[in-house]
Amino acid sequence: MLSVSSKEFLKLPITDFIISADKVAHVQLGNYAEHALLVLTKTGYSSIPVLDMSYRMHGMISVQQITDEILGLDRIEYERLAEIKVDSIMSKEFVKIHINDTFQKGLDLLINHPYICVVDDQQTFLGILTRRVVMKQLKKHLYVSMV
Ligand code: 2BA
Repeated sequence: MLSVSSKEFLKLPITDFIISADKVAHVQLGNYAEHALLVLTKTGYSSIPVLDMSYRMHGMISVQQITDEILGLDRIEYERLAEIKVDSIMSKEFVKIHINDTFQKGLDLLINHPYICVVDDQQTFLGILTRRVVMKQLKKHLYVSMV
């Protein structure tokens, strides 16, 4: 059972738990798949946000979407990486959360998504809320409520 203090904790805004935009690996609208694959491979993340020059969120791009796109009948067509823009293969439907939303809302969304993009009233990208950060916070509060 969660203690009362933990219930209060669930009502806290996510503000203190996000990874800020400047630390989030991302690509820009108009970038080629080759660049996106480079960023994804170098950082080790399986999916990253696609932003525009004003830091507005437009989608998410994953290694799988890129490899699916260049999969030919009997070989991987690497040469196409320099022709395909991320805009045409990224997922345009994604879940986002407002910076003032609660930890509880983040927790609910993270059941089905490894990370959630955080936006403000102007829909500007502020960072991400990840499963790892949320799990770490939950673990802390569970242990506190057990003693
Ligand atoms: P994935 O890339 O599928 O990573 C799944 C989990 O594997 C991560 O969970 C983390 O625990 C670990 N991991 C993967 N690559 C890592 C790395 N380079 N350094 C440290 N740990 C790594 P979470 O940390 O909860 O992240 C969930 C998802 O959020 C990641 O899924 C990735 O898509 C995204 N993500 C996390 N941090 C990011 C960042 N700084 N920039 C861009 N995307 C990020």
